[in-house]
Formats: sequence, C-alpha cells, structure tokens
Amino acid sequence: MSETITAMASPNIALVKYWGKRGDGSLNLPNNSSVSFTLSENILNTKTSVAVAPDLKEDAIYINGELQPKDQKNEKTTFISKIIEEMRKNAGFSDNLLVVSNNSFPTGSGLASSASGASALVFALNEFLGLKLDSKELSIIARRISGSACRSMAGGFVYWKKGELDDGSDSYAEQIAPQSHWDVVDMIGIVNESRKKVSSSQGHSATTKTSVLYKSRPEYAEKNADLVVDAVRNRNFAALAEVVMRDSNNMHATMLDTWPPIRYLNDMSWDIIEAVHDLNGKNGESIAAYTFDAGPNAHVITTAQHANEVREMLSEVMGEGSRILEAPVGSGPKLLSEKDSLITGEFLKNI
Ligand code: 2P0
Repeated sequence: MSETITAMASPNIALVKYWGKRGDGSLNLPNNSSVSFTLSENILNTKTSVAVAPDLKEDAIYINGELQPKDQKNEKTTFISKIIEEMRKNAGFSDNLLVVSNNSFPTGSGLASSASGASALVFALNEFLGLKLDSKELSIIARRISGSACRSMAGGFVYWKKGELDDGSDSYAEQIAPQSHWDVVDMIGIVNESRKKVSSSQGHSATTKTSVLYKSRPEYAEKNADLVVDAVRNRNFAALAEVVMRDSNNMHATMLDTWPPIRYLNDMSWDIIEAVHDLNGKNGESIAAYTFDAGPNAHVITTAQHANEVREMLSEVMGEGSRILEAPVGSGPKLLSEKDSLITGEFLKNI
C-alpha cells in the first residue's frame, strides 16, 4: 500500500435525466435509467488524495480546504463517512484516514460536484486500500454516495441501468461507447455560480411525492434512454437533440409541478432555450441541444463541427463578461502521480 494515492474524476452531463428515487431513497435507486457522457477532466475535475492519519482520533475529510463537520445534519458527509468505513472494513484496514478533495469548479452550482467528488473518492480508496473492485462494484458504491456519481465511474458515453432489485445490486452504470466514439461537446453557460436553493436530494423526494405530472415520467424517461443509446451508437445528432431537449423540459415540468413548486431555471436559461431553437430552425436541422440540471446553468450539447457557432450564440445571449466552458467527452477516473498529491507538507502544516 503506498503512502498517498491521488485520483482525478470529472462530472458527467445527463442526456436523459435521473430525477426521483424508488424505495426509501437511501440507496439512490432511480425510477428510470439515464444516459450521460463524462466531461473532459481537462475542463472540470475533482482531485482526491487519501493517506493514513494515525495521529488523528477519527477520519478527517477536507473538501475545498474545509474540514467537513461530522454531524448528522450533513447527509452527504455522513454518507461519505459510511462508505469510507465500509471500504476500510472490507480491506481489513484499521487506521484513520485523511481525505483531501478539491474541485476545479464551484460546489453546488449545478455543475455536479457531488458526481466527480464521489467517483474520485471511490476510485482513490479502491486503489489505496488494495480492494481491486471491478467497475460494476465501484459504480454501485459511488451511486450510494450520490446517484449520478455512478455514471462518472466510466469515461465516454454511459448508461445507468435502473435495475429492479431492492438491494440495488443491478443498478449501476456502464460505458456504451468510448471517449473517441463521437466528438460531441458540452458548451456550458455559467448563468449562476451560487449554491442552489433546493438541494437535489430534497428535490428528488419532493417531486416524487407531490407532482401529478411525475407519474408519467419514469416510463417516458425509460423510452428516452433507449432512444438516446441508439442515437449515440449511430452518431445521429438530430435524433439525439430532440430527445435530450424534451427530456430536460419534461424533468423541469415535473419540478414546477412539485408542491410547493421548485424552479431551477431563470430568465437567462429561458433566453438560451429560445436561442437554441432559433439556431436549429435557421439551420434546418438540429445542431445544438440544451439540457439543464438542478440549476440555471445551460449545457448546450453540439458537435466539434458546430462548436464555434454555438459558443457565439451563447455569448450573444449571455452578454458581456459571460463565462462559457467547452467540455469535450472525458476519459473517466484515473490515478495521478505522487507529485499531484494534495497532501503536501504545506497542507499538513496548516491543518
Ligand atoms: C442527473 N441530477 O441525471 C440529474 C438531473 C440533477 C438533474 O442526478 O440525491 O446529486 O445524490 O442521488 O445525483 C442530481 O442528483 O442526487 C442529479 P443524489 P444527485 O444528472
């Protein structure tokens, strides 16, 4: 076992969305399958380093420089601690661990920091503890920290099978096509960098319990997932685009139909929606597709061929000083070398 292990993972963008959990929600088991592509780690990433901490009385987890409090109110941290505990037990390891994780992008901004964070952590721990778990097992563990994280355990284009079993052993993500398969990009218009008002976890539960429209979503989204898999396999952008936009709109409609209603999109998001339809109309066929997660930031999917046109459209709508990221398809989690460790002498001096 080496002294420090560092892994890097990146978020993914869902082309068909995961929204709503089955069962009691505790295992993050979805009501429908979803499809995504993993974003390039060169644009957005989480780096996570793990080391033994024999001097500490308990595990210490630092996210973006802040020690995470161990109270029950913070659901995500409790989950992370549980997973660490379980993986450590499986490895027959007893020392306390120091985990340091940094995002290259703002947390809670709708840029899926929980997905890249959880997948980097699970990938690093597997290596650090010498567990040698396969990609299916790693995906299941990541899912339990944060549902969408299971899709970030693979690179390229990814399908998360909803599964049927109550224990979640058949609900995991698998690559359907590698990074090199298709040169699509996610042009991300950062509309708002602040933390969202309603967390995804609260939203999943509220929509499932109270939205009338949601009743029809699982079956609809399941069909969309099949259509998107076919469109990806055939590199059929026009077919992909319509399903992607409709699926995002459908999910946001169920959010608005939640009681009390949840609204993640703002006026700028809507201006972008309209501009994408205008652009596609002018081109005579779809060259761009918007999709929105639990926040107002726009993800406009296009191909490398049309990236400049789409960037111009976005910067025109968003106006001066707009922040636009261009993320091609990524390769999935990987290990970094010792020199990339976040647990430096400088870090240890300051904690
Ligand atoms: C997705 N989102 O498929 C959808 C689209 C947001 C909208 O997965 O409670 O942070 O940790 O399982 O994974 C966000 O939900 O929720 C999400 P938990 P998660 O990407």
